[in-house]
Amino acid sequence: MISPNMPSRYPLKAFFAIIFLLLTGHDACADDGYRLWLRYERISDPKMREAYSKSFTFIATTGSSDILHNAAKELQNGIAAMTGTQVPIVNTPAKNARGIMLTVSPALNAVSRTTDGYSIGLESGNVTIKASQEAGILYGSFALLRHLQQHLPLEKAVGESSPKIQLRMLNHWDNPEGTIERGYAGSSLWKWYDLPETLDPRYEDYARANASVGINGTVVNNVNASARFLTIEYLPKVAALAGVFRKYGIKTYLSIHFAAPKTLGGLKTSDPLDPEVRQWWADKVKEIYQIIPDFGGFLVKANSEGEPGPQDYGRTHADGANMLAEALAPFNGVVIWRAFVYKADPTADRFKAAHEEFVPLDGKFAKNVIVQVKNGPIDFQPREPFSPLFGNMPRTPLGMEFQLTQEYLGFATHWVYEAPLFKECLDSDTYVNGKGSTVARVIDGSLHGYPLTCIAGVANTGSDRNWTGHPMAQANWYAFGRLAWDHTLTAEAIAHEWAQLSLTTEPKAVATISDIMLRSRAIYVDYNTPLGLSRPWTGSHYAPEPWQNRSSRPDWTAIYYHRADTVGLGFDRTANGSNALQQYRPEVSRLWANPETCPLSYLLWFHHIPWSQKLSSGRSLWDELCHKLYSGADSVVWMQQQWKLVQTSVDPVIHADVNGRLTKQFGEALWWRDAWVLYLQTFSQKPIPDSYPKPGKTLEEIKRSVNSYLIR
Ligand code: BDP
Repeated sequence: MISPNMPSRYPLKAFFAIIFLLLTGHDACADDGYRLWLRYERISDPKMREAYSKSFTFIATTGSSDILHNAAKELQNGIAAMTGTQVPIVNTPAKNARGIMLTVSPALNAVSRTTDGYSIGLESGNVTIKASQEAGILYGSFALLRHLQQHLPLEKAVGESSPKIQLRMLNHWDNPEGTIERGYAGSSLWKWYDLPETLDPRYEDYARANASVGINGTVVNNVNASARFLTIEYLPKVAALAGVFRKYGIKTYLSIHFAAPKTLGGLKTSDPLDPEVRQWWADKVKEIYQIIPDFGGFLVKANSEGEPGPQDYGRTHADGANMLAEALAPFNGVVIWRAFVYKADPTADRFKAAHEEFVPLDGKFAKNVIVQVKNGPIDFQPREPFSPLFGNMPRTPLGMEFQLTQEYLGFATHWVYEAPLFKECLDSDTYVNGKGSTVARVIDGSLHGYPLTCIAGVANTGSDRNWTGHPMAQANWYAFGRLAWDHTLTAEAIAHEWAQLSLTTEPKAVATISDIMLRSRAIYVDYNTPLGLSRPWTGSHYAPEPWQNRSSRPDWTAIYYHRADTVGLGFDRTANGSNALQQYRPEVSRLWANPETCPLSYLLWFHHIPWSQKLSSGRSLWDELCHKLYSGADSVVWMQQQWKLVQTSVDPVIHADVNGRLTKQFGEALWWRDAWVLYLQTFSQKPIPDSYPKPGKTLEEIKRSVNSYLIR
């Protein structure tokens, strides 16, 4: 269980924090971020404490299942911490007492299109939480606690809520030896060597945190999957985790290695149409369900970046997915088949690859298959247009894959609140069924009536005490969960909510923090990949390398993406170039194909623009680039200044931690700015406008500083 007294991982910081507390009289206690948004801080207003205490004299639950027990326990712990009153959990409350009633009632199915919905009511002086499934009670309980943590009147908690998407999942890219691919918060949370005998209490806190935002599925291993996870050595370990997660309404899934029949089963082939291979999978699935009866299913990366797949045998993605679907169907398991594919074709445009491979397969997948699509066509870039697949597969359930871990967003150093990125994609109009056919409506199934709906976030969690490395990155986990539940929430509302739950309830400080959060992604894009630039990294995915021009394949160089030359900059994806724009509906492509109407934020994704061309901003391309890069880097100073303003409202340990990271972020923003400006200047031959300071280093010096990031 989360204990507020857990020893801090930052002893020195904690020491200074205590000195700070003594000097300033600050009443926050040193916080290591472990409690996330479930801090349940004591309410300082005695009147409010008393009002809440009077309203909650019991928590009544009729069932005795683990999920109901956990819901009641969470309410009990939360209320005790916030009000100081220990509320008993009972089966039948005393007459005339006021309290919280948790009721599972099948009649409530109508609450929800999915089955996880809940309603909160006020009836005869009691707060009622009702749901048709036990998980709904858990979600309703967390919703009530969220409400109390924001010190809102009870009447305002009344209402119904149900998730718009059925499968709301985290995808962990965790490896059997405990490392995490693209993980920046320590090592894996799963202690494979200790499992299944020893259960780290942290597994339960992980499950609580997920359940509190409605996440109901987790894929525990990397998509670049080791077949080891399917062995009799590892399955009991996975089962032990599943046993913890189940008590919080979370199903466990595995990423699989498509060639497992060969590598693990000793078969001659892994051809999905081979009867022996099909039997192998059927047997393996049966074995899994024997030890994990509510196992969720498989996530598959196939024929992508060297992973094996059905195409190795001349079969299609649908052949591969359907074989697994057949094995899982008797157990209601699902196959989540990823659409992240691109071939090593030197003449192709990687942007077009997923669409080319998957659109011809629309309607050919089995009923229990979901095709999981990354939000953009390339790969989790700081800003991408939405993937054209979302507008072109009406007969195949498409799931969304967002990346919470900041692979291209400055790892755990740069403060980037991702909800605006998620929303930008979800709110994009595909026009597949006319105006209003947003990506959100595609993936929530309301547009095409998909029988299965899914949204996944590549997790940013790890063994770091504060879970996510950067304390502010917790907000990305939180925001993902909240949007997975309800994609109509605004990035702003979620930022406010998260800051209140996680940092402070002081309104001015909440406003300041939310403001930084809401601008942070745009600021990062400005100094990192402005105007629709992409992939200026190759090896590190961190340090600037726009000059990188050597690799075994062209689409693994940086110059492939930005295409800088003496004429201009950007990738021509109009009919004169790769014509990737044709993959969008005409309403979208018409707008984006014309550089005059293409939003500046996507300009260089689709156009090769001459250096001197005037843009809609009134500046030339070169001047606009300088403007973005310089103002982006300067804005980090603004972030620092704003963060200083909340010093007395936020826990000192967390404040100091973020402060340090912002200092580093500023240095690196200058690094990015100068790298881009000096490198692109070798093509544009234009001066940096006089109003901006000149870079302090030469291009060669910057290149040398980047090299150290590439040493292995
Ligand atoms: C890329 C990552 C790589 C992943 C791949 C994927 O660099 O580590 O394996 O995506 O999504 O972004 O499969």
